[in-house]
Amino acid sequence: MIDLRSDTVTRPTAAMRQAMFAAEVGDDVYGEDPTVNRLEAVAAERLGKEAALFLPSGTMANQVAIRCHTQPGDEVILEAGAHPFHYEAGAAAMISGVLLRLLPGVDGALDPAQVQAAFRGPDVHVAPQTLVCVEDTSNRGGGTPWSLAALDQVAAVAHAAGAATHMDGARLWNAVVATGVPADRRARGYDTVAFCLSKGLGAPVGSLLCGPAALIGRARRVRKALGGGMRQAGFLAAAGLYALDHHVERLALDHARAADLAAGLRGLGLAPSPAPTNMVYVEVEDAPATVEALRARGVLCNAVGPSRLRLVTHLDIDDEDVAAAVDAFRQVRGG
Ligand code: TLP
Repeated sequence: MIDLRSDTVTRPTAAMRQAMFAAEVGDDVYGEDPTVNRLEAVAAERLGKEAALFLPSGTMANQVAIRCHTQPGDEVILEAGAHPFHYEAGAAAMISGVLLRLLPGVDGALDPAQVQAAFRGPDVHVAPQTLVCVEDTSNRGGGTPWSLAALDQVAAVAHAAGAATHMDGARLWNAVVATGVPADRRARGYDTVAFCLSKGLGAPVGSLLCGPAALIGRARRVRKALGGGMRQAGFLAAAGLYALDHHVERLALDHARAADLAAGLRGLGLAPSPAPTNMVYVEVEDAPATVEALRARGVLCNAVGPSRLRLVTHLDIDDEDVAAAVDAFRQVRGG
């Protein structure tokens, strides 16, 4: 099967498994896992933040951040396609008791003036607007990296209004490779940044939440409360350290393959999204039926709407897989 459903489906490479096997471990709830401690230090350093916390998932990293930045009854401002609204099972309401205020974006990015206009000032009628979240790259925005100017300006507008800022950088490394702008620079205006090891970087599990030491200390307690305190997690952290050392630059290959896939689909008369990183979205007449027809031809992808498909390239997809996927589309379209 050629699995283009997500970059979450990768399995650890042989070299990554070796690194996991050799990991030195301890009980991380006691803070005694040397490999987790090293991963947290490396993550904080690369993001230009004081501290970092290793968590089981991107969802937990976002939710711990929201919990640490807000009080129940607060309002969180995000773009309308944001992951915490679409795909985190209502957790922001369940765990933090916050309102999510969705603003329409372009390719997943918000206009700073629009964020400015969303702040309604101190008024007894208004929920305290204490957090603005951005997603870089934007998943439902086509895998598009934000412009640096928009990242900086949205952060500045939020801070001027007294709100904190959080970046969901699940695919931050894709944005870094696609734009050439370093991670710590993209993240500069953001109080906290979450990034995933288990997507394009190809690790089996894990995300890092990076930010000020005092907040990360509180985040450690929230992680424990949510059942995310792991014990000999160094086996997983070792995969993450390996991924940060060996799997960042190669994301350019995934991006080139997504562009090839989009070009192939264009050649069949379809109108795919531009694929600036590792995602291709394409409109078809009947998305669920197309998913089934492609599956029958050995290609997996996700329907993300009645007529919209998402295809994602990653570590386990090579050039032949891309060519075979285009061919499967050709067959399904009766070409
Ligand atoms: N996204 C998954 C699904 O949940 C949709 C995927 O296949 O793309 N932020 C962003 C922007 C994400 O895309 C994801 C995962 C997460 C956070 C959550 O990460 P996990 O899956 O580790 O909880």
